[in-house]
Amino acid sequence: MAEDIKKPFDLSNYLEQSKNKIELALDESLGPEEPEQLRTAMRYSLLAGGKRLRPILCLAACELAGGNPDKAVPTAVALEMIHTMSLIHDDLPAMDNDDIRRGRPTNHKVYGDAIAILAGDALLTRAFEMVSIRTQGVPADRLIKVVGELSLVAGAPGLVGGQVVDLESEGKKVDLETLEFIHLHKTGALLSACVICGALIGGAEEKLINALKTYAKGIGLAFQIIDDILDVTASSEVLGKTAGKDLLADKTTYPKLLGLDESRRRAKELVRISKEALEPWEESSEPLRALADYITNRDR
Ligand code: GRG
Repeated sequence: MAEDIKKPFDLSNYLEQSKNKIELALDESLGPEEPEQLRTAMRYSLLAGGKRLRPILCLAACELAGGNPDKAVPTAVALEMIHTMSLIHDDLPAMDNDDIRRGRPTNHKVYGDAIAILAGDALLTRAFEMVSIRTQGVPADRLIKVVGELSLVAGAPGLVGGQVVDLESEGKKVDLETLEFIHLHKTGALLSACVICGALIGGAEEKLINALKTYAKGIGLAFQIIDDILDVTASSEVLGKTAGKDLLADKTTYPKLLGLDESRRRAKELVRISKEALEPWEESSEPLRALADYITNRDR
């Protein structure tokens, strides 16, 4: 009798399938917004591509918790909306003042500052609508917890707080502790919300939620370390955004504080810790563990 040979987990197939599902849901999530200019500006940034890492993490965590990932799709869309909103606002002249994002001119370059701000605002509020009004078949107590997570991540305890400390740090010498604060809030908090929200929808028990918090903290920081490395090693064409920006703006980054080799070593170690936290869940955590590796091996 032929022995059952376990096939290795196919990440690229997993990414492609999840991405297709998400692209479709993103496309259906907008409209009929009025007036047309607002709808066009919202769609311009939300449907501009991107790795879709955040919604993929959300669906994978829902499945790990034993839930049906389809039920988490509106929440996954909500998380990508919050992410896109933060990119639109981050690119504004009053913030990072950038001209390219996801390989095309930034939202404000096309629609002007006022519409870009409002498109971001509308995406942020639509995110809450996706969870509270457009989700079907998920118990209300789970959805309330998800709404709570989104409120925390979008506000002062998350993205906004991280952005303010980042702005305050411009042109100043920043120590590792402050750098970590900025990244845990600007980047890590949303990545963490993705896995926590997915797991909540799937009905995760507390032990899994705690393990996912450890997992997310590691991948959040590792993601940002790699982002800092790519800023100096990759081209604008590959990244789809302006490369070398940190150096130009004299920003403190991991490579600047620790050097490239030590930064890479740290990212790898953080990913090891992340994956270790999910080991008790063996096969069912394979997608999340493979995604952790993808975060450090990515080239864009
Ligand atoms: C107005 C509520 C509110 C918040 C905005 C502007 C801001 C506060 C926060 C900035 C957050 C920010 C832009 C962090 C950077 C995160 C980051 C590393 C983005 C790049 O993510 P990728 O590589 O991009 O996943 P794609 O395009 O692939 O999705």
